[in-house]
Amino acid sequence: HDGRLPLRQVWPDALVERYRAAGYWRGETFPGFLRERARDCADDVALVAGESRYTYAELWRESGRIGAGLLALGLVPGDRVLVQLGNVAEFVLTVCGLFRAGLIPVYSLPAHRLTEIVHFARKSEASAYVTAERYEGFDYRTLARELRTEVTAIAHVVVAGAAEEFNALDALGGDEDSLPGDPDPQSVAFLQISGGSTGLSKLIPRTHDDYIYSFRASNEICGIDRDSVYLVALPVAHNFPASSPGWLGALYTGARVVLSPGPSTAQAFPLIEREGVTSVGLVPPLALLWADAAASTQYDLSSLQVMQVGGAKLLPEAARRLREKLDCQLQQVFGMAEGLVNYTRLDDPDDIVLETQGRPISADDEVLIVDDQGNPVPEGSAGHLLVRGPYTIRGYHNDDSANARSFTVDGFYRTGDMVQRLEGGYLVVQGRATDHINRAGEKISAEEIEDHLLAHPAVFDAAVVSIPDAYLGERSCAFVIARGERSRAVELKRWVRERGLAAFKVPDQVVFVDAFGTTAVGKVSRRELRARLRERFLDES
Ligand code: J2J
Repeated sequence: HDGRLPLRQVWPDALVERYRAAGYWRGETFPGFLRERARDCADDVALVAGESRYTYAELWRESGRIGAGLLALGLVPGDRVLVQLGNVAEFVLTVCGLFRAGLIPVYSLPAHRLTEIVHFARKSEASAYVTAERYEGFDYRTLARELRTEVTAIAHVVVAGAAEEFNALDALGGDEDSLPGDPDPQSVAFLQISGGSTGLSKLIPRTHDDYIYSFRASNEICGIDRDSVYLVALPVAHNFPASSPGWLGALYTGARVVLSPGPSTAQAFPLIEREGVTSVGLVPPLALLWADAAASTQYDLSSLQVMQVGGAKLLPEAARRLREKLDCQLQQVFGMAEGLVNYTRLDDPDDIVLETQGRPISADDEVLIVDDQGNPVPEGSAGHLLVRGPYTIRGYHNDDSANARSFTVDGFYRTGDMVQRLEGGYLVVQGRATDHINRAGEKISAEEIEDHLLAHPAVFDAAVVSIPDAYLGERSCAFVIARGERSRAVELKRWVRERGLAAFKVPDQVVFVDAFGTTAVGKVSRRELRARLRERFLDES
């Protein structure tokens, strides 16, 4: 298709009518609300990162400069721009600049390496790459050079910091009159990346209408208003800190966004005291660490009103521990970049907050819980979670085979999660039907890592499974059958890293086995094989 046409997600007309009539889709756009905030909240602080601080008026100006500068390079509205920046002001300025220029950000994480970046660039048909000189010790200009060699369609590279042969983000500039008018609210605003349960990550197209609805409604549920101070402690490009309600929800209401360079208490606690942070979203292992550290910290954390925990299952026992140690409210969040987000409500009774993962944002989130054959399970039983609604995608970007697998003919998204529904629509996550490892909130596809291991000459077969881990929740374990002489575990780990993958995807553990021990007659699915290996491992340890 022509890259210049606005990308769209297609909901059936009847649903479009319904979502509009219900007031979910209001025709708002990203540039539209940023302009309004620049007017109503001009001198309020919008963004804090390190020692830099931007008011709403400054955010508007800087994003306009960057947007116009990108168009001046030759980019055209509708073009995709791959963004790889950490928790720095430039991330927010750049993404807002792209919105204003009608360019489509494609998010990636600082942890991603060449293989992943090349995949995102190709899949999105990106024309440009915005990155940092370096972040956490890694030089992204090297990655940019390798990317340009592999994907020649990347016509422009923009670098925050010393740009060398590339364009410096600081030096971008152009005529603000070149910025286009506000986009169609039903067009795609950006591409988010999926957890990737089968193979490589898929790209998730989110529209202005649907995404703005999700964070506007989240603000309401999470108590975010103009006086709030929202701390981003997880990677800023993640969907959770972006939209539940996240930095975008905070900017939407004129609140203050504070970026922490990392999630450690040493990095975050001083910021909570200095900025008077009121809300933060964390994954379970971090929440537990924070609660322990809060007991003996010298920092004043009394401004904190809500700690949200999500991205992976918070066990009831851990939730109780948090509740005892924290002086603020606990909120469970069960969401996904594809759409559906569930929250426990701030006025829910204790047993709901401790034992469930909340209920959907919207009365129009249609949740189905079905058995393996696709038939609804009796109320209260566990089954596969399917969902359709005003902020859940109807298909991945440019991926027919994933779409055939992941969506029903009626447009329900198959989440891959197994849940139980309680009275009032509260969901309890029981596990999942797909083979990925949820490593402290980072999702890793077993299949993707197995493919890389199989490429090693000394590997005959490999199966990657999740193993319970006291700190991470889950860790990855690769069971490997050697071909000829066994290589060492460290060698296989290095192999995976050197294939150009994010460090979090390197197997935490490698176990050599002589056989996968399948005595059953007939063909055993990979999925069943992984399940058996996991059981065997747990029995033996
Ligand atoms: C169990 N599993 C959970 C939870 C996510 C808000 C919060 C999280 C995400 C996210 C997000 C879980 N208990 N509380 O996008 O807006 C697992 C499920 C789910 C998958 C989605 C948001 N919260 N999960 O984590 O796209 O398996 O989004 O399908 O990264 O994380 O992962 P992701």
